Amino acid sequence: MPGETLEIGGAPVTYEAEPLRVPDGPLIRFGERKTRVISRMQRPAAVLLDDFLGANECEQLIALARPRLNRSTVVDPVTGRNVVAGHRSSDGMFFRLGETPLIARLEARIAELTSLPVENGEGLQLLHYGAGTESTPHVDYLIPGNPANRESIARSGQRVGTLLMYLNDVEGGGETVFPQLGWSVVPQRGQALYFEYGNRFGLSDLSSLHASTPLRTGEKWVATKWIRTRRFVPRDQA
Ligand code: PD2
Ligand code: ZN
Repeated sequence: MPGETLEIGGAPVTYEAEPLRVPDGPLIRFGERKTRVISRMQRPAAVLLDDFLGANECEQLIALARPRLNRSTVVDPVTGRNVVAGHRSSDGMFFRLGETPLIARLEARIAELTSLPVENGEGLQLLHYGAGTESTPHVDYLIPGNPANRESIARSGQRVGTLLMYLNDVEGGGETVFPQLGWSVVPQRGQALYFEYGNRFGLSDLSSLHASTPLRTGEKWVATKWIRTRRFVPRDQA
C-alpha cells in the first residue's frame, strides 16, 4: 500500500508509530467532563475512551443529523466530485466547522484530546447504519495515487488521525474492526475511539486498516472526525 515505506538515502524506511499526544493516566478532564481511558494500543496508535460524549450530546447530534441524511459519499479519485461511497452502505451528512454551539464545543474537546488544532479537522460527519449496512475494509488516509487526492493533500495536508464517536448502543454487529490486529470495538453510547496513522516522516500506517461489520439488527449512529496535518481547506473554498 503506498505511503507505508519511503526511501531515505537509498534505504527503505518502514512505518514507525509515534505515541499519541493524548494525556497519560486513567482519566482525562475536559473542563467539567471526566473521561475514563478504557484501553490504549501502540500500533496503530489508539485510545478508547468512555464518556467522551454525554447522553444528551449524542441525542442532540442524532436529532440535528437525521433530517439531513444522504447516501454516504466519497471523493471520486478521478473527477474529485462527491460520489456514492463504494465501501460504505450507510447514510451520512457533514456539519460545517463550528456550525452550532454543540458542534463547536465538541470540536474544541477533540482539539484538546488530540493536541491538533480545530482548523485541521474536516467537518464532522454523522453516519447512520441500518440493518445489513456496513463499511468494508479501508484506510482513512488519502492514497496519493490519483489527482484528486494529490490536490486534497496539497491543499490541506494528509489525514493523520480519526476520531469515531459512538452515539448509540448497537444490538448486534456494527463493530469497528481492525482486521490486521484481529481487534474490534463494540459501539457503546458516548464512547470514542481515536487512532492515528501518520508519522513525522509523512508515512501512513497500513495497520490502521478498519471496517464496520454488517449491522445485524437495529441502528448504528457514529460521528467521525478526520484530522489533517494542516488547516483543512474544502475543495470549493480553495
Ligand atoms: O462506523 C464505523 O465504525 C466506521 C468504520 C470505519 C467508520 C469509518 N470507518 C469512517 O467513518 O471512516
Ligand atoms: Zn474509516
